[in-house]
Amino acid sequence: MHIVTTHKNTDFDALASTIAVTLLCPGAVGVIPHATNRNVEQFLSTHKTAFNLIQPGEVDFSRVRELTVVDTNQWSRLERMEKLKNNDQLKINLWDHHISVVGDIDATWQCQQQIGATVTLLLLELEQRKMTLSPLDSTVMLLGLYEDTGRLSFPSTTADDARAAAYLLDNGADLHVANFFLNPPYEKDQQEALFTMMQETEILDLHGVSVGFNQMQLQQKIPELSSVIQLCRRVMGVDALFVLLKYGDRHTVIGRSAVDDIHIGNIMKNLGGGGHSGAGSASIKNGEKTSQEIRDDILSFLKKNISRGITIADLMSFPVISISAETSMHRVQEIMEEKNVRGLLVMEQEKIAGIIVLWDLKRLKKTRQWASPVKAFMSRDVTTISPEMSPAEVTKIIMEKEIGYLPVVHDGKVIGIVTRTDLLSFYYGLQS
Ligand SMILES: [Mn+2]
Repeated sequence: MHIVTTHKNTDFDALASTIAVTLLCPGAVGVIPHATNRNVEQFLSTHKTAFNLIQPGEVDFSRVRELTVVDTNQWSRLERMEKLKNNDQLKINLWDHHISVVGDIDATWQCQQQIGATVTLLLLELEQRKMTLSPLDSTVMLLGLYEDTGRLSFPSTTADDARAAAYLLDNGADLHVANFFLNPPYEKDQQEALFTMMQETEILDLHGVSVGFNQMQLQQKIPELSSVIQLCRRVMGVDALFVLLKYGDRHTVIGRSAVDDIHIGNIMKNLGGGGHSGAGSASIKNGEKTSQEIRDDILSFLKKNISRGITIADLMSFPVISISAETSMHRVQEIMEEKNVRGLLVMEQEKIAGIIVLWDLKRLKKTRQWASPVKAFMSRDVTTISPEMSPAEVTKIIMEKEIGYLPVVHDGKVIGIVTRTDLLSFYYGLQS
């Protein structure tokens, strides 16, 4: 007997990958853990009979000769598979995209790759074998692919994931069904958890990265709490959010991050858990640490690991071209053309008096205005930035104030200038 199984708290990628293996290997039986995510549970309650799936309690382990594990590489994440762990005769296959997690499943054969979803690896194989999928199979696989890649938008998404989505849509994947299960409405207890979370979150600024901490005491389990945490992070506008929960004799820490500076998986690994860059969790025995100690551990890890990285000093331009307040507008235009710049700093006695940008020249309607001094047209309210700011902080200023020309000031002196172009070339040139 060949069984296919996956991790507890089964998500759609795990379910879809299990089903995909049953299609690739006729006769293989999918074994889905009892503990599945809420939306997977809802999907299975209406679709279960359409697939060849059983539960761990129904497996006759004495007959199992082959085991395929999908979407995890750890025995501890499987449900009731201990009996197979020390079976030397067992052939084990592994399909997984969790490359950063060091697993303990010693596979006979494996396909492991850094990719948006595990199901993509299987879809590449199904497509290569020119297999036609039913609309139902295509839909469940699209659910897995979209959930793990944030509908192809997470940075972990690859071109293969997008090609796999095209293959599924070609085979009749139903987007109405997919949207229904990917956007379940928030239930009352989830809404209440969100409100409590928002009121009690402590927000810290670590070198320009905002981090929220929340210590929650929950009376009962909240379904899909991780998606409530994700929503809370977005509503509160923090770059990362950590929620510490106390259930019985254990603490559970759930983290979500939207920035590269904070790798949740690494932090959780430090606490004995796991995850990937954007999401992860850990579970800690009550006696081992208090929730305050866990918070302090995360904080000191963050302080050590969030480095300033690139600062404004690295991308500003200098020397800064400046003019006096008496310069004529005609001359301003000439200098902009000669120097190929879109803005000029107006200085008086080594102090910033104003700024004039190309856009301001469009306000000149009459010919005689070109003879007037720049002080009549410049903006006097000049926003300056400091050299140790991060590109993200400056991007925020540009978006909020709608300005594209920022003098960099250090010790009261102008030492450089940052424009939208500088930031764009930083994001698209250096960061890729
Ligand atoms: Mn996955």
